[in-house]
Amino acid sequence: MRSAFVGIIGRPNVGKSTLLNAILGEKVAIATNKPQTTRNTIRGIYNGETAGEPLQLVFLDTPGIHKAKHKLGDYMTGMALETLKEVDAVLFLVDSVPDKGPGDAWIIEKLKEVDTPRFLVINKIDLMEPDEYLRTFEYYQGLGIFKEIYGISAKNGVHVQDVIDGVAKVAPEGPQYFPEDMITDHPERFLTAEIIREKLLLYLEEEVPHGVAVEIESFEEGEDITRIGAVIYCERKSHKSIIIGKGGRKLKGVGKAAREDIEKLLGCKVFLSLWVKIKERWRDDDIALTNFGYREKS
Ligand SMILES: Nc1nc2c(ncn2[C@@H]2O[C@H](COP(=O)(O)OP(=O)(O)OP(=O)(O)O)[C@@H](O)[C@H]2O)c(=O)[nH]1
Ligand SMILES: [Mg+2]
Repeated sequence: MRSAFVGIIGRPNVGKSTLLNAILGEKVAIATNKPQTTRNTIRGIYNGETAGEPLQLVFLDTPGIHKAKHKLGDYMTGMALETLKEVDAVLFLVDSVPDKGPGDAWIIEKLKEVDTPRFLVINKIDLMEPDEYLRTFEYYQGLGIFKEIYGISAKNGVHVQDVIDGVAKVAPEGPQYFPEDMITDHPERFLTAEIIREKLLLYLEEEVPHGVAVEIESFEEGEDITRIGAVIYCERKSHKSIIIGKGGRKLKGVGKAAREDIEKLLGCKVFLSLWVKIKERWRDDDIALTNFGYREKS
């Protein structure tokens, strides 16, 4: 048996969570067009075969690495970098040459410090002109630290299998870490809160979604319906009215879209109640960060 932990790291919005979902063929990580969507490391378990041997790869989708403006951001970037030290292989995901500021350069410095096998994955090739792809490829090849370089489209599932096969080659002999039918080890409550947050990100504009957190208050599995109560926290009164919308329309839309996805996740009917509360500056509040699951309990 071969098995490995594989970290997926990169700047916000390059498609890390989309790649994880494409690898698993199932949605375990929320993915949106807003940067800083992922806040916790999301584990997804891939079972397959390599050279006639059973294979288990545990992929860790991490928050996008960025210059943090508050404690939540510190936690997110810290977690992503922490992953580098814990894994057997690293996928560094990019969607262009690093010309958008110091971000990628900084990550590259961190990558140079580890001796774990590193793979470069150039994502969103469906949006790239051939010469842009070539420039990106040559730039990263020139660094001389990557074992392989792949060009993929996570969204369209193009060349995703090549990445899996490449990583499988460096997977050491190891145990089966998780049961074969397990796709993620996150509890249903966590996934439910994430689905609600995804719909908020999709329905809200600009600065509002980044200040939003979701807490599941109740989760009661009945015989033919699961009743879920969730609180949406935001940072300002004005944000609360935006989330609720005229005549409660926005919140209703979020609730309906979330309920449909949660029903798919749980495989049963769901009754979902949502409340909106204000918690000012929670992203810098240690207790709130712990309660919302963005900090280890000490
Ligand atoms: N055109 C195109 N879009 C993609 C591709 N992969 C991902 N996207 C889009 O890029 C956006 C960001 O995707 P995510 O998977 O949320 O990115 P992420 O790196 O996890 O972002 P953070 O969690 O914020 O760090 C979404 O709108 C995706 O649909 C791709 O191969 N092609
Ligand atoms: Mg993500």
